Amino acid sequence: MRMVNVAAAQMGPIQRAETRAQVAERLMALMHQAHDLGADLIVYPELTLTTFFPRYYVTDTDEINRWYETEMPGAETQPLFDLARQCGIAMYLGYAELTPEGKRFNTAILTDKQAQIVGKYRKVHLPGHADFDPERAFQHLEKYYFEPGDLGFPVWRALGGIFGMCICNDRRWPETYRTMGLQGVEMLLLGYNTPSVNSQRASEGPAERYFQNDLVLQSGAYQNSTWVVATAKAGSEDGNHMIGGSAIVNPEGHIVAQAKTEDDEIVFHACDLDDTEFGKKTIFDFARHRRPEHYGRITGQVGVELPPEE
Ligand code: CDT
Repeated sequence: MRMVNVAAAQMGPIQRAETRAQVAERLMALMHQAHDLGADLIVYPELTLTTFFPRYYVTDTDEINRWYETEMPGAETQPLFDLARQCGIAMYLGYAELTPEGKRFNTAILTDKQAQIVGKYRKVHLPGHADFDPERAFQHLEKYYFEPGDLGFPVWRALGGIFGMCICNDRRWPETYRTMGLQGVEMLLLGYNTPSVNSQRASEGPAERYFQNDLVLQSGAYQNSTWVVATAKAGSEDGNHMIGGSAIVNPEGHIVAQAKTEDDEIVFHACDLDDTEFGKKTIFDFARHRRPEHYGRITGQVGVELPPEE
C-alpha cells in the first residue's frame, strides 16, 4: 500500500474587496483542519488568493497587477508555507503569476512536506474570450488576462508516487489526462472556478454544470487509471455564483468523497496509490493496447475538418 491522505480544501467565495491576508487566514484554518484529519496533501482551488477576476474587464495595469503574484511565496503567503512546513503537509496552490518578463499565467504549484516547491504548472486551456463582450451577462476574460501555459503537462515524483497538475478548464479535455497518463500519473490535482450558469445559454444551469464536472473527472480518472482530486472555489462572488462539488475520484472512476456545501470545507479521503496498478496493467495498459498510428489528428490538427460534401 502507498497511502496518501488527501484533503481537497474547497473554498467558499472570495469577494473582490477581500484582502490576501483575509484569504490567507481562511487557507490556514483549512490547513489546520486537514492536519487534524492526518492529511499528507492539501489541494486548494484555482486562483486561490483572489476573487475569480476574469469576470471583470479592467484596463488599468496597476489595478490588474493587484491580482497577480510576482513571487511565491510572497509576504502574504509566507505564513501559509510556514504552517504547511510545521504540519508536514504537501500543497497544491493555484494563483495568478506575473513573471519578471511581464508574462501572465494562470498557475499552480506543488510543494513537498517541507513546503519546497517541487512542481509548477501553467494552465494550457484558457476558456472564454480576449476582448470585452457586451453580449454577455458577465465576462470570462481568461484570454485577456493570461497567455497559454508554456510548460506542457509534466508529472513529478512526490509523496511516494507520480503526481500531475492541471487547472479548471483543462479537466474538460481528454488530452490533459492522457498526456499525463502516458507518464504514469497516479494522482492528478486540479483546482477550479466554474460559473454555475452559461451566460450565453440559459438552459445550462447549475445542475448541468455539476453533472459535467463529475462526468469529466470520473472519465479522466477511469480512462487513465489515476486518482483525481478536484477542488472548487464556490458560492457567490459579488453576485456571481460558482459551483462547488469538489471531489476525490478513484482510479475506477468512482467519486469517493465530495463536498456537501458551497463554502470552506475539507473533503478528505485516504488514497492508496497502488489502486492505480490494476487498470494500468489491464484494460488501460497503454503499451499493449494503444494504436497511436491512428491518432495523428489529435496532435496534427486543432479544429474540426469535415469530410468532403457528397
Ligand atoms: N476557470 C475556468 O476555466 N472555468 C471554466 C468555465 C467554462 S464554462 C463551462 C471551466 O471550464 O469550468
